[in-house]
Amino acid sequence: MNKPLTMAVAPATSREELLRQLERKLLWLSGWMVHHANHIRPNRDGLKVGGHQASCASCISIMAAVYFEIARPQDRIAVKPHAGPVFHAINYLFGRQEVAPMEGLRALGGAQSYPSRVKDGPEVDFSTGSVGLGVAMTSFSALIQDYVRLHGLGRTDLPAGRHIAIAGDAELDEGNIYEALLEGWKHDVRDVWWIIDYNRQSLDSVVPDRLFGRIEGLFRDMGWNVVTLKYGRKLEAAFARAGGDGLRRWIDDCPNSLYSALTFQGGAAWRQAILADLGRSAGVRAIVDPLSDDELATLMTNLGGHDTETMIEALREADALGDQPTCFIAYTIKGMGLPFAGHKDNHAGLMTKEQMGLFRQEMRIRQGHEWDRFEGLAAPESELQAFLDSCPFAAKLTPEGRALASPLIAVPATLPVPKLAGRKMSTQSGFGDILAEIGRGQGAYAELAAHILTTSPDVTVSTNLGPWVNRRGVFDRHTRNDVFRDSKLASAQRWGMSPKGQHIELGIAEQNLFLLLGAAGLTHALTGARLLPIGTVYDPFVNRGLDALIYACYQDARFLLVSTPSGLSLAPEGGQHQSINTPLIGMAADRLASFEPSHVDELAILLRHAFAHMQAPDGSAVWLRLSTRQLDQPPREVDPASVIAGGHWAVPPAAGARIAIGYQGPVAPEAAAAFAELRAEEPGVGLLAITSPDRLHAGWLAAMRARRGGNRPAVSHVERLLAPLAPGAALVTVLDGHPATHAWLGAVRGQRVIPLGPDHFGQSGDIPDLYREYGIDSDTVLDACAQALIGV
Ligand SMILES: Cc1ncc(C[n+]2csc(CCOP(=O)(O)OP(=O)(O)O)c2C)c(N)n1
Ligand SMILES: [Mg+2]
Repeated sequence: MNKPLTMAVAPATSREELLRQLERKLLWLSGWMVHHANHIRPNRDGLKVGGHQASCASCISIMAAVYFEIARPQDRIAVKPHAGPVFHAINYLFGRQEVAPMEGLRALGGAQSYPSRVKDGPEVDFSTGSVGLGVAMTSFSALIQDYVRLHGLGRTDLPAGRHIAIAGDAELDEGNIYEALLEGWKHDVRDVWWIIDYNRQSLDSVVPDRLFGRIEGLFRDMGWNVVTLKYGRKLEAAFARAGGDGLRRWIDDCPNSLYSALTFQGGAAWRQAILADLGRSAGVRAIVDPLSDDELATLMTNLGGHDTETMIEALREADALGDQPTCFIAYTIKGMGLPFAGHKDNHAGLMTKEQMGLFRQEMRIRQGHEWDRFEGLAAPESELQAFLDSCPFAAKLTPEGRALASPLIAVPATLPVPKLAGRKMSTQSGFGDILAEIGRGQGAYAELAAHILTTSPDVTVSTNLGPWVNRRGVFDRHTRNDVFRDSKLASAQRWGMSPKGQHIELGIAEQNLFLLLGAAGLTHALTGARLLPIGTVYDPFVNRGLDALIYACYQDARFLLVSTPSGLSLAPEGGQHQSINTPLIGMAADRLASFEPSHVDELAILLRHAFAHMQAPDGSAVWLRLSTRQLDQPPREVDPASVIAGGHWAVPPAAGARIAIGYQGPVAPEAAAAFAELRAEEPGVGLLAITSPDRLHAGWLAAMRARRGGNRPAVSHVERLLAPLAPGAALVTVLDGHPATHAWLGAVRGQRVIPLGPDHFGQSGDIPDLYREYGIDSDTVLDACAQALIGV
């Protein structure tokens, strides 16, 4: 039977129109989220909550094109920090975010101001915040994806993903971007897209006009495809009309700052400016005159990055070209669609209550329905929902979601320790020997060896990774022979490169090291393969990559940092090479357990611990600060638990001892010599080996917190260690690092500390001279003991 003709079927809304409506929704929700945090939620401290409505508005169409059309579940995406609310709104529309966290934007437990893997949950692929780092991270995560797949690890049953950064244009001012570009080129990185929200504004100002010509060339030089999306379809259509050429030239030549100002002023200002220059062109008049002020403003702000169809088309085209890294320069207007669009001061600008009221009307949002998913949209809910369900990105990557599960790597009970008895050895060479031995990949070490990935910024050989690399090879997507070896030229390093290699050799830029460690330290969640990444670097140059190191830890990446040589062990190199502050960084950096062993038996315990701790749910990244100073290796048994907890008595004190000497790292012999002399007069003196001020301090804080919380018996390792000493006993401590590292020990039990360690920039020299110069030689230790005992 035919359907009765009278039953009218509403024509389905076009996909383009649905997309446009959902974009409106993103604009509303992101604006409202920030407004709610600032104006609706009670403010208890008088501080501005903040948020970036203009930064969000700028990239709505870019994000809509990516998330609603182009991205596939396997893609990994870094969203520019200030577009956090747009990201949350997208997830909300996909049913992956709740209202409560959005209502709590920037409040404790609410959605984070900038997307955070740890705090916002598994929908976030990469945390962002410190500009530039999230962008560069995608290049390293793409490299690591290749590494994992070429080694046949992880979820090879899932398709490989693209690594996409949605970047602010000011992010390209950060030097780390260019370091990453160079490194990416060397490694022939594929499957990376950087989509730049080119609103030509940063925080303070409008950026210079000619800059992007330069930047475009730079990308091309690095082998990237560059796609510039300057104008949208409306403007392109106008340009195609008679006289349109002149209009195009006029906009092309319009300085960024003038364009921004006219955008802010609106249609009448546009008309005046255009006609002042082009009023005599009949073609231009034919384009401009019939338009109302609003229509003219809409036309003149129809940039590529605000035209979703243009965006989608460009992304599709690049997709079809394959895996070449591609940079999209999408022209946008900061604050597009909001009252402060284009204003140079809009970065942290917030809509006033009045402006929000008008915006609400424009968006057709009823009071009390601000968070309703489809409120104010013209299309029927069923169509909007069907659209969202049809987005490729709406599919689940795996039943468990975006964060993949990955099996643990078995860590043998002990590591293969070189013969120590009667030998002099440094912790650095001990590290190299143990790793090389694991690198044989035999027996119990086979699985461990297969999952270790090493990397170093041009200090592989000088940090003793050479023997490991000789055994496991250098990673490269293409097999490349070792020319020296093939030509039978003698060299201790055999560096054939292949897709099976397990060492990634980096150029010298330390931020790249930490970004790579960050990416490799997330593989368990991003690829389903657990890697045990180890990066070596000279200790002083940890500072050079510090922001990227903190960034990696902030994402809870799991890796082992080995920094060596350290302190005055770099004595002949002189001044700036002598790291002083790194032990303090180790104490203060969150999600990074830091250690400095003196002897190789301690190192072996800590290295084993690192492999386990990097995999533990409540674990973290690990840092070992090592030295090239060779020390006699004592024949002894040490308690692994104490070494891991941060310290053990090399010689226990007598009960009620008046004094003890504590040491950390390669100054053990100086402490031991002073100890031997002091013992003649103070038989009860103890000698404390401090393997981790960081763990001791963290344990102490945790125990105090627990006791405050009612757990009265809670006691920390350092409290137990120091308990045998008399209440007013003195501790003379020494390390090759800033003395503040130990100064706090006196607070644990009300004892007195005389902390020794360099606190000035170094000189060059040999160890006897420099230890004396900086007061960490045995004479100074003894003097400090005398001072402690006589109470000066
Ligand atoms: C390393 C770093 N320096 C400074 C800041 C403070 N800051 C946040 S956003 C911003 C400007 C960002 O401009 P852009 O990347 O162009 O973003 P958009 O215009 O899209 O907001 C600055 C300076 C930061 N987050 N990170
Ligand atoms: Mg900008």
